[in-house]
Amino acid sequence: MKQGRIIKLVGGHYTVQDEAKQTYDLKPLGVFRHRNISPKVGDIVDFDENNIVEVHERVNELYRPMIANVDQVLIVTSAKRPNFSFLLLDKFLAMIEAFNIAPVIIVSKIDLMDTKERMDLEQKLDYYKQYFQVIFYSSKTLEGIPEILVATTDKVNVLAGQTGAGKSSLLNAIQPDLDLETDEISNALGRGKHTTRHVEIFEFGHGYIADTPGFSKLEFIDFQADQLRFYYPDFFAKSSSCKFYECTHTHEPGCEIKRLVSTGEIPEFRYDNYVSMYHEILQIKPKYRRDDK
Ligand SMILES: Nc1nc2c(ncn2[C@@H]2O[C@H](COP(=O)(O)OP(=O)(O)OP(=O)(O)O)[C@@H](O)[C@H]2O)c(=O)[nH]1
Ligand SMILES: [Mg+2]
Ligand SMILES: [Zn+2]
Repeated sequence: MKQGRIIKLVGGHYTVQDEAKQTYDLKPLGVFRHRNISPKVGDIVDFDENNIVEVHERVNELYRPMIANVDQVLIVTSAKRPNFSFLLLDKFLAMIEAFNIAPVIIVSKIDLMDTKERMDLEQKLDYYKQYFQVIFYSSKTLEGIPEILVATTDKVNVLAGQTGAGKSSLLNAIQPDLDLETDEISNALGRGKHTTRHVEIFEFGHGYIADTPGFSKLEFIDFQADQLRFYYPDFFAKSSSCKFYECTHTHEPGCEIKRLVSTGEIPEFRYDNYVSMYHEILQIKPKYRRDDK
């Protein structure tokens, strides 16, 4: 029996790669259907000549795209076109924390900002640097590429972010020998994802990287509003001083987080985004959650 990682899934056909980088086209054993398991891209599997026979336990799994055992999500958020949004960034950060995956913030298209705009943005992002890695990047000037290469080495990485943020361009900039056009990648993995069912992680240094189509905000949130406090690592680190053990930092008296907002130690905009996300999650009807599982 051999062992490898699933790197590609197209219409029920799996491509598995072993340690020696050899690839195999395989089908899963029928038994998986009875056990209600479907092998996913990223899975470590045992296989014989024709079939995937066992799926190893997963560390985590994303639903859109369907990828298992992700080490890191690169949140690509553009400085301009579309304009930088802290609300979107904070949402992505919380969602990724909820999946128990490490996020890296990539501010793309930094070439489009003038010095003043960039200084303002960098100042605001200084707070985030205490908790997350932040990389300024441009596919035009190639600023940030060395840092991205170091950050992604030996890991399974997934690119996430708004449509047009520059995810596919980033993939091309760091791995030109993939020799794929931006549009080709978008078309293969993007628009028709529900019909084509194509998921792939590309070999990249000693690790892997996956592109994703830009997805719409809170679509795959799968937790309750009162859990949001666990997914803001900065709030969580300071919440032991809140008067109430289960403080949601919204309406409770004696809230340490609100106190830190009033003293300026926590940026007000980040707190406002928390509250707005909290109320947004309360609105989501449970039956719409994780409908594709
Ligand atoms: N000025 C500038 N433009 C960029 C940069 N990176 C990407 N772009 C442009 O931004 C547009 C969108 O880039 P894509 O890489 O296709 O964006 P995407 O995030 O993959 O978008 P979706 O696949 O729709 O989610 C393209 O026209 C790129 O040429 C950059 O660093 N600087
Ligand atoms: Mg794309
Ligand atoms: Zn609190």
